[in-house]
Amino acid sequence: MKHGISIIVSVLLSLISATLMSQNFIYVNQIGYPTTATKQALVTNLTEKTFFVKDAVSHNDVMKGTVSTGKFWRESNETISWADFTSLKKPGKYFIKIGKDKSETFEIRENGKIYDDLLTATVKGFYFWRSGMDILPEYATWKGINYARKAGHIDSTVYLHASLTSAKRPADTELNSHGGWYDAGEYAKYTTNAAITVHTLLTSYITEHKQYDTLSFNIPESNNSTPDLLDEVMYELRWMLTMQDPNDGGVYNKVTPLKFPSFLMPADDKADRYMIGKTIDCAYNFAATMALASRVYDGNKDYPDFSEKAKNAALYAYKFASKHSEYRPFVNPPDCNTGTYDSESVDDERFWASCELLILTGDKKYAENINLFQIFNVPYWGDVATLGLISLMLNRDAISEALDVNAVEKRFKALADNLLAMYKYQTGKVPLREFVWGSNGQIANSGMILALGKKVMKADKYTEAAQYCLDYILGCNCTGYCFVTGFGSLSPHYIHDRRCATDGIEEPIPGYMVGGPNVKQTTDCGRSMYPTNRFAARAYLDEECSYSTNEPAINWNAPLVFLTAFIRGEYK
Ligand code: 9MR
Repeated sequence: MKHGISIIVSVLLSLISATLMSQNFIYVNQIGYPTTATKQALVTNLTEKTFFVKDAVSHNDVMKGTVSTGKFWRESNETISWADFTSLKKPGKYFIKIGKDKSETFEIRENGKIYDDLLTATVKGFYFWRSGMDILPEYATWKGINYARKAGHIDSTVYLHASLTSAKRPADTELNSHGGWYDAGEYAKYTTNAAITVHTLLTSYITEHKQYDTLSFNIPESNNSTPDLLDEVMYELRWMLTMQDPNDGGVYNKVTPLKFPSFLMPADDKADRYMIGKTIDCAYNFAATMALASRVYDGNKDYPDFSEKAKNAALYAYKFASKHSEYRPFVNPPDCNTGTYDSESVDDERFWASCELLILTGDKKYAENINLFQIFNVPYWGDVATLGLISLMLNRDAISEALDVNAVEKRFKALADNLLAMYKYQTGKVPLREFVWGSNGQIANSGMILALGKKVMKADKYTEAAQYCLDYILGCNCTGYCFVTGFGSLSPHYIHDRRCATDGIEEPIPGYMVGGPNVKQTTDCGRSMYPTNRFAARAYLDEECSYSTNEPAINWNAPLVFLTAFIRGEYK
């Protein structure tokens, strides 16, 4: 009998796989495309060459085309082709059909407004990340669902960890570290990750202020005269200031409990929290971000003292870091298991802080630590030099006496061109070297570099590749997921996020981009749970246990905000 069942099962399985084998998988940007944008669909397992774009309501054909010749992509273990329907410019709702197979429905809309909701939700995600305050219903309702919650982690009393004991601050010294955003799907606050996130958002403001100056994100500060994005970032900046030790200018790495909390709502997590770590990469990260913030909030009437305070804090932290020539990456004390953000080298942090302080103060001494003869990479928390390069690019006039502006431009162009070449010539088109932890964040950061290429060098050639980065995130990828909660027809539902898992609300908080495919770490749910744990581009799992692929984090949402605002602004 048992044998009979296994035969039936194996016949069924081969029928299913035969069906899958003859099925085209057609992946699109599930939100859609502005009328004049490049529009493409990713097709895997191609069996027929002709594609039709059909009106979603009438099912009439509106366009017929031929898909590109299939090429094998090692990263997904599939044969990949592209259906280009850029010439379709008529606003409407459509789907693509090849043989019997259909894509998800998508929209073509007149201009960048197609991404209005996405921009609002991705910025609003930061409000939902605020620690230490009630999240109020009047700001927390999205599409009829109310995500309000009680404050947790007030952090007006956190304890200095015993590993940091000094004469002026003995172990267990009580410190106030109120405010700031949670880092991710857990409730800790880390300086390193805060710094890159804030820098990305402020740079988005600088380059797209014409948009942000008139946008309201409905947050508690919406009625003041400061653009909402800057109000939201201020919630983090004020907390960051609490991370500096007033006795020496050094900056603590994190405020966390000793162990990651179990799945409970913020207000129910009562574990003691500690100030842990004080490494010089943090001091430089902090100095860089505070220096940029000092420029951005200079003259701001709602935060009149902030610019000066931020400048002094930046100078103090830089001085602290400069005094310590020997660098040792952060290591958790034995009694703690929370995140580390342990940067391998401090050269990139020093470079970044030096760029920002040169721009802020005009003091040429900072140029001594700015080596332009190095390779710049897509930024992430562990490699931040490019953040400095971006600021140099945006302030070429101000630095022209201290640095070789030509070299700055050359380095930036080399990076943007490299990403453009990856988009053009790699089978999978995605400008990414490796599907690492947070691959979606890396792709959004690549999109940010390409966007800056267009903005700063006025070169149109980068826009198409930046658009594809957004298309990828919104569904035009080999998993078929639109990776932002609440958007598209198939999006992450069971994200690794303590609030979403325990708030009793079916739908996750909207506007969160999850980390995405990551082939290296599959032990969180167990290897066998992953649909494929060998093929990087598909190594994604929409399950709560999958912190390595399905957790949102502030440093990934920030470049998505950047990219979305850029694309929205490109199509007037
Ligand atoms: O984004 C981080 C990734 O680059 C690291 O490989 C990973 C493991 O160290 O940690 C990621 O950051 C996590 C942090 O350590 C703790 N909060 C959640 C972050 C996102 O998963």
